[in-house]
Order: sequence, then structure tokens, then C-alpha cells
Amino acid sequence: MKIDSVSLHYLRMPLVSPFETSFGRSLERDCILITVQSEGLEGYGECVADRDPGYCYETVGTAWHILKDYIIPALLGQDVADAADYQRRVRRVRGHMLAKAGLEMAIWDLLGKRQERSLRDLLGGERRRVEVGVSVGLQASPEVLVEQVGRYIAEGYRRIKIKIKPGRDVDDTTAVRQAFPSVLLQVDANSAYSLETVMTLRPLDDLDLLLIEQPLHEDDLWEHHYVQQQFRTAICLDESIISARHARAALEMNACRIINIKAGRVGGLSEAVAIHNLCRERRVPVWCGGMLETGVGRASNLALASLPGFVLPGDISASARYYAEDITQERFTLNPDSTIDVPEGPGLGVHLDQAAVKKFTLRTETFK
Ligand code: OSB
Ligand code: MG
Repeated sequence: MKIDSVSLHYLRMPLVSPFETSFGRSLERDCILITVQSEGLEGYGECVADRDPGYCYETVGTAWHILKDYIIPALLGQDVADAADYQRRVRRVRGHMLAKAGLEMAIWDLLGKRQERSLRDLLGGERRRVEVGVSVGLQASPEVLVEQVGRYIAEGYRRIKIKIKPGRDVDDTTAVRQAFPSVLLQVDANSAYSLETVMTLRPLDDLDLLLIEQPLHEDDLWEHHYVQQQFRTAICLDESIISARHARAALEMNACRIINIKAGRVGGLSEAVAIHNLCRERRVPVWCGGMLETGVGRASNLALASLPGFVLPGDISASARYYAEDITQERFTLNPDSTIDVPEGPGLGVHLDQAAVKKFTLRTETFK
């Protein structure tokens, strides 16, 4: 596939409600929409870097720089065969996984459009719909949290994840568990604890949680091994797993029993599939994480989560949980059984709503 041109669009979209985690609170979500022109076709990618380096070190600004000055120049005018070929061409860029993954997504979309095959088929996905849950941000109080969770359960979500941070952990989680004794429940700390403070979470071990996500430092594997030894509940790693190599190390040192897979965090869908394959061989459950994606990234997550090893519900909620207006013509809705349909069309299977893209774009740059 000859790469004729690439455009970057800096998007800022209002969220339907503020999203607060241990690293900050957002009322809007920034990202980069990447469009790639190749031999008369257009591929879409979403780079999930945010405005601030709260989740990881990358931001829209760093990703724009890496894409513009390194990744795009390595591709323009070149004949890129597939995702593996793309990864070889950008191998000399160290790190910057979110930047690399955004462009890889557009390569997959082009590949699917050329071959008239869905991304699900290209990746080896098997399901037509995937089980999903909802990630609930920190709320004003445990009472407000219980009300919010109740609304999501009434909408049909059967798996709830709540964000925690020091001082807003055991009481919040206990309140939700008491109000909803049988709901599938898990918590996410986004690296807010240290080995010194993590034992304050000990009471969570009696709340029948599916997992405790990323309690310690975003670059740590080994200290999570001590935490997993102290808890009956499975530790799940998100931030710390940036490659299949890290996943293998984490499993070999018993740093976790479950892995959250996000294509963005690991440099692309191809590495995400590699982690899935590794975990499946070892019978380690995985699930698909989310980064508040637009319809473009959401379509990609649904295709990934259709692979057989994704045995736990993903953080892939309906479009309406995030955005009143999205940039794709397609909107994703929740089925009554807490699933979302995987797109069937070629590539990602979504189409941009150009008026919405224009409305949310702060800046565009095209490279030929
Ligand atoms: O840690 O899983 C996370 C959103 C932004 C950054 C990090 C995370 C999240 C979420 C939201 O939990 C998941 C979603 O997209 O619904
Ligand atoms: Mg997480």
C-alpha cells in the first residue's frame, strides 16, 4: 500500500459528564485523529494520547511531534505491506507507544478496506458481540457514586469498574458492594499507591472483586509481585504492561493474574494480539481496556475484544456514555445482555461524520 499522504487532526470533544481518576479530572477529551490516503482509499486511526501526561508520559503534543518528525517521514511515498512492515519501519523510535499505535490502526483500516475484510477477521476475532462494562470515575461522595452506578446498572451494564485513590477507596467500594451485592465489580487505582500505602486496601479483599487494577507505580512490575502475594483478589496490570515482553515478565514473576490490554499502550493492535496470544497459551484472562475513545478507537477495541482470550468484560461502553455527538456516523449501543456488536464492514467498519470532525478539530496538518 503506497502511503500518499497523512493528516493529523487535533480533536477536543466534550464528555457527557466529567471523568475523574486518581491522576485528574477532565470535562473534555483530547486525541489525534489520523487519516491516511493510500491508492484512492482512506484509513482512519485514533491516537489516544490526552492533553496531559497523567496516564502516561505521552500527550497530544509529544505524539504530534513523534508522528510529524519521525513516523510520517518514514512512511510517505513508501509501500507499506502490513502492520508488521509498519512496525519494522518505526522500530528506531523508542517508546511513544500511543503515537505508534495510532498510525498502526490506520494501516489496519486500509488493509481491511483493500481486502474488503473486517478488522475482526484480520485479527482473528471470533465473536460477533462482546461483553462490556462501564468505568465510573471518582464521584463527590459514596452516595453519589452508588446513584451513578445504579443508573448504569439500570441501563444494562452488568460489570462495573470504579476508580479509587487514597482516602477514596474502601468506603466507596464497600458502599457499591452493599448496594449491589451481586454485580461484577472491580477497582482501578491508576498507580495511586506505593508499597507503603497499599495495605490500606486490604479490606477490598473481602468484597468479592473481580480484580484490583494497577495499584502501584506505572513502570513497576516487581513490587506488584509483593502486592499479589498479600491479596486473594487478582491484581490486574494496565500501565505497567507496555509490550508482550513485559507481559511475560509480569506473569513469570507473579506480578498479576489478569492483564488489561490496550492497543494504544503497547504500540498497536499487532502487539496487543501478541499479548493476547501469550496470555491465552498460559490461560491468563485478559480484557480490553479503554481510553474514552471516539467511534474510531471504539470500533478498533470491539474488533480486538472479539478474540477468544478476552474472557472478561471490556471497558468499551456505548457511545452515549461518553459523547452526545461522536465523529463517526455509527454510534455504538448497549444490547440488553450487556454486549456491544462488533462492526462488520471493511476495516474498522466506521465512517467519519465530516461535519462533527470539523466542529471538534482545533488544528490540522497534512503531510504529502
Ligand atoms: O486506566 O483504564 C484506565 C480512561 C482514560 C485513561 C485510563 C483509563 C481510563 C478508563 C476509562 O478507565 C475506560 C473507558 O474508555 O471507558
Ligand atoms: Mg486502568
